[in-house]
Amino acid sequence: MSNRDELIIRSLRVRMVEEKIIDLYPSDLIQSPVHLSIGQETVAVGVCAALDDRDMLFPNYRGHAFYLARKAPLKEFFAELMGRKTGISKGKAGSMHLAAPDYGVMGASAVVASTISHAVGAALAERIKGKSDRVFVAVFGDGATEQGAFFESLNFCSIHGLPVLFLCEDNSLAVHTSLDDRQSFSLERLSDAFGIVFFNEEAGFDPVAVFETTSAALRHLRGGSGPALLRVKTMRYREHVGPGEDFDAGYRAERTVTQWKKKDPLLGDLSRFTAEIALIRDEIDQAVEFAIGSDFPGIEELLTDVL
Ligand SMILES: Cc1ncc(C[n+]2csc(CCOP(=O)(O)OP(=O)(O)O)c2C)c(N)n1
Ligand SMILES: [Mg+2]
Repeated sequence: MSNRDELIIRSLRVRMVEEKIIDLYPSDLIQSPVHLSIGQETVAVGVCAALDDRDMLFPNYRGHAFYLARKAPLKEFFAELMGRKTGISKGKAGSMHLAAPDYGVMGASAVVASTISHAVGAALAERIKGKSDRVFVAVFGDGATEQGAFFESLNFCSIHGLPVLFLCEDNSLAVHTSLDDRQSFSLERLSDAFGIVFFNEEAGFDPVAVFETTSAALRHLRGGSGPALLRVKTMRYREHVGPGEDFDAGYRAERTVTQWKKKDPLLGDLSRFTAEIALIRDEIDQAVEFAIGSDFPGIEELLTDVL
């Protein structure tokens, strides 16, 4: 299988998992709020394919795609979303706070921009402990770039030359407000002002393009030349939070999404993947069955792992 097909299949797996979440949501089996990555899967898959296993990733609440792209386990994923004790965090994290440190997924957060400084702190800790060529990826949306923590993190990383990849998933929306109505600055010029090398990928629908641009950014980072900022243009298809579509809310034109969908490889001809799709479907069904068959944590779990 070509590299392109491999990345398309991985992205499709993420989409199929989230489509299963949409199916399940009305049943209330998943009580955690869900911020779906549908439309954005190719960003996570392209970036993670370029990373090494030892690299650390700090996602945000829209983090299913990164968890899955890092190959963290699917059974424990569904169990986590259903609040079961077999979940990856024993059912205490839910969708917005996914963590799988064994897979380099260091813990997501619902607080916008908060995991950016976690990535910086981890990079600094690694520096203090001794040299390594591990890279730390801070994942955030375009809205997070308006937060003070983002500016402070850029400054700190630039001063100390830390190997942090600032990854902006730019879907041009913060809840219902578009980028043009929110920002007076360009990320590229901001990056330049902090002395940070800027990489841009407009074709966020193409996992190979994302992979290649990320690989270029990683060559810079591993070369010891300090942090980099990578902005990937992407498109959120669904509502900000929840399983539905919300074009009737009036904050964006449906045709913007329709135009993007024409370029989406996951909506193209997938007939060559029939066997792979069947395997993914089985894998998802088994994971959901596992989660539904698992117990909820007991009261004795209430205060464990929280201090
Ligand atoms: C500190 C903070 N402020 C506000 C919110 C409410 N909030 C949740 S998501 C969000 C929009 C973030 O947009 P963006 O960073 O572009 O990410 P996206 O949801 O588009 O992936 C806001 C304002 C929050 N969770 N945390
Ligand atoms: Mg956004």
